[in-house]
Amino acid sequence: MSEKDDVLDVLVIGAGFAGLYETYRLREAGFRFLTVEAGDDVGGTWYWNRYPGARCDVVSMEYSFSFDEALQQEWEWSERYASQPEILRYAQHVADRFSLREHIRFGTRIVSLRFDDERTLWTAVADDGATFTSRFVVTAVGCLSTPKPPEVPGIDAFAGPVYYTSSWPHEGVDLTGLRVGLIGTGSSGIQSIPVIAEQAAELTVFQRTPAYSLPAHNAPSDPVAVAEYKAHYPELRARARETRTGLIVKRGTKGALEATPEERRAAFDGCWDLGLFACFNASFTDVLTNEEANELVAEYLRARIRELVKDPRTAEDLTPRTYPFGTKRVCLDSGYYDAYNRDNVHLVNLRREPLEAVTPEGIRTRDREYAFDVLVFATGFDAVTGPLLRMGVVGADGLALEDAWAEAPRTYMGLQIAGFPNLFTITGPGSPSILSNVIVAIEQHVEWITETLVDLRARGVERIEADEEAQRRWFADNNALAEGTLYVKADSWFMGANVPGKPRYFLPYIGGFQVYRQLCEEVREHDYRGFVLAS
Ligand code: NA7
Repeated sequence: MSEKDDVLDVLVIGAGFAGLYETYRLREAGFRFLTVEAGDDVGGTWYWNRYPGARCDVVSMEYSFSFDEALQQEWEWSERYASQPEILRYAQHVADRFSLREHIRFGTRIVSLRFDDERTLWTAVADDGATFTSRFVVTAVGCLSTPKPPEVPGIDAFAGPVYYTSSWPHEGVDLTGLRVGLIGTGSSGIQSIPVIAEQAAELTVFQRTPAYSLPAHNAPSDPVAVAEYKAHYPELRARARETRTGLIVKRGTKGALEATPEERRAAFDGCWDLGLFACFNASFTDVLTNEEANELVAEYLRARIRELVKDPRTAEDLTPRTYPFGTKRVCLDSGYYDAYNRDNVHLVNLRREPLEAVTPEGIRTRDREYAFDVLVFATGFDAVTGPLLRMGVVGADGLALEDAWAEAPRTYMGLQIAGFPNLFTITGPGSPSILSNVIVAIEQHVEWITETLVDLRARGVERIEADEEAQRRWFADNNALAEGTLYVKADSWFMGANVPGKPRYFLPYIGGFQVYRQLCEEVREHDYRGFVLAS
């Protein structure tokens, strides 16, 4: 076999939603390609995050693929917000329905990815030593797939089991009758707390920063609403692609400060009753740009917490006051605040009594020792850049990705990184990704990247690389837009601020999904403006 026979056209890394769809599109386009996946099955985020209560917080009729009409007509979601097992079954169904598994090598984590300038080829090495050589690489590694180290001293000293929501044991964990200590109150903590509370003898939650959480009003799927969706699916999907967030949500047309108190109350009550995480953000035009307007939403939600949580001190501890509403990812819950009304659930405010260490028996704060049988960490992710950085990526001229991004995670349109030719990054930093309905963002990226590969193949172009200056402008423009919002005021994972030492920049594209999609079309119409092509 000659070297040429061994060389792939495209290597896809990851078989979550992005990798599955990319696999489908490359097969349809007739490329010689392979998809590799670290897990033993498809599903990505929904393969790993199996903690109790894990579920989607975008309605499932919208958090699903739109690329195949028969698929979207035949699949039945059992609930408004599907649970993790059901979403995983959906990913498995997509893999089987389109015969995608035969193109995927499972149990294959890429640990080195190097570009050979002379041959214009990437070589990927997996943790089992397998090597793959490819002209192009498309990363489909997800945005919230690299757990952040919990940064709590002494975890190894704990005598009992330690679980991470981000890699929950596949066989499940029986917490019945146990004393559980849980650290972290982002989405993962907030979803798991009410479920764990029902099993555990005692659940003690260690909270550093309270989240803004809204009731999901999850329920079994409403057959009338589903029939309505399915009757109009193509139009509704097209409508979602014309929005800022890829989500169908009613947008207010005036500022909260221009509205009367009655109008505000009606809008906020409507959002509370609706259970859509993006509703409050969209209720008035100035919620994410004007501190005074934002404070109106925040005060409304603080009052709701006081209504829901019986003990006033616990209610106050659960009340966010240190960052604007919506600037950390808003959570959707099912019985979160009510869980604190149970006698077996306790809240420790780490701002008042800082966590000092994990001990063999449990957790020591500045004020006291807590004894546990089990610890659960729901401490989040090295978002967006983490999954790319951990692959040991080295581009042209020996440039390591960690050096290229040492100062800032610059990309061109979140699609490519200057100095890393022929490497495409689905939902990469600088693209709408997790600021939008991520499946909508994934579909748009996969389609743009695959169509680009088809076009380059037809033209005999073997190399495409982001132009340094175009990248510099893209990054600067996005950050200037972010500076005009309240997002920059929070120590969020959107800002890279949850990981010590990570450069503090707004990670997703903030100009709106519909604007971004249009820009991608224009780039292609202008012969890949901002990219450098070579044969
Ligand atoms: P998040 O949203 O990043 O939440 C992590 C939580 O863990 C958050 O409350 C953190 O507090 C807390 N945390 C992290 N490190 C520590 C330490 N060392 N001590 C105490 N508390 C800590 O991650 P999730 O997994 O919940 O959700 C991720 C996304 O998945 C979510 O936004 C949805 O899009 C789906 P902090 O706020 O940093 O003070």
